[in-house]
Amino acid sequence: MNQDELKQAVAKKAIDYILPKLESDSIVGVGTGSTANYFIDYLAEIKGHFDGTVASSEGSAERLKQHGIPVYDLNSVDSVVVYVDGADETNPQRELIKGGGAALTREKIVAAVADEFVCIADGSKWVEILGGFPLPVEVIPMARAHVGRELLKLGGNPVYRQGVVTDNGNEIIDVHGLAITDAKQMEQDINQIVGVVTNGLFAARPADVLLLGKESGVVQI
Ligand code: ABF
Repeated sequence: MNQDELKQAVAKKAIDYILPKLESDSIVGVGTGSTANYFIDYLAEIKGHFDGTVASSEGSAERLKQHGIPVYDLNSVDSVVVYVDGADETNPQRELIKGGGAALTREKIVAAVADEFVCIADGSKWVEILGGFPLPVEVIPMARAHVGRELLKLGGNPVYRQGVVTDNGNEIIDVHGLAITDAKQMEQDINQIVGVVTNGLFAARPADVLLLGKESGVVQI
């Protein structure tokens, strides 16, 4: 199987995983990216089994609506039964780096609200130590240079992601060269920098379940 087929396999497996948990009034949290897009397409096939969704990006909201799946404002729902999203890296503790698609802040918000966070990833995302994938940090535009200097002090090499504006009107700095051995601490340290909206480490709230696509099949971790 190629990487795309592995993404499809984990997206399909996520449907099997969530289906027994859904009730007619359930709200499903939906992530962003190519793996999440496959999930959205499969979700359309079971759209009679839940009420609607909240989306972690404008792009995903648009795709959901094209399938005729209701998309709610997060402020108008009481709970989110499950959030399904991809990742850029995952370690064995299900701590993640996310944000390659620049949707990290909304992703972190939906993950925080959800009763359960299911991460779907092809095997290429599996690492022992996070940081090979540059860590995305969403920043308030006027603080970009300040945040960059502070990230240097933490041992990273910050690179401004040119031409990208997030759904929240902010900018992204990608931090290269970090070997993240204590993801919870690093997540906290970066979020303390004034001007940071959030960073792409999901360690304080890791995934509860990881569906990892391997050649031998989808493994649940
Ligand atoms: C989102 O999609 C992001 O947090 C992550 O950056 C990306 C993963 O991309 P893909 O599914 O396209 O590999 O979940």
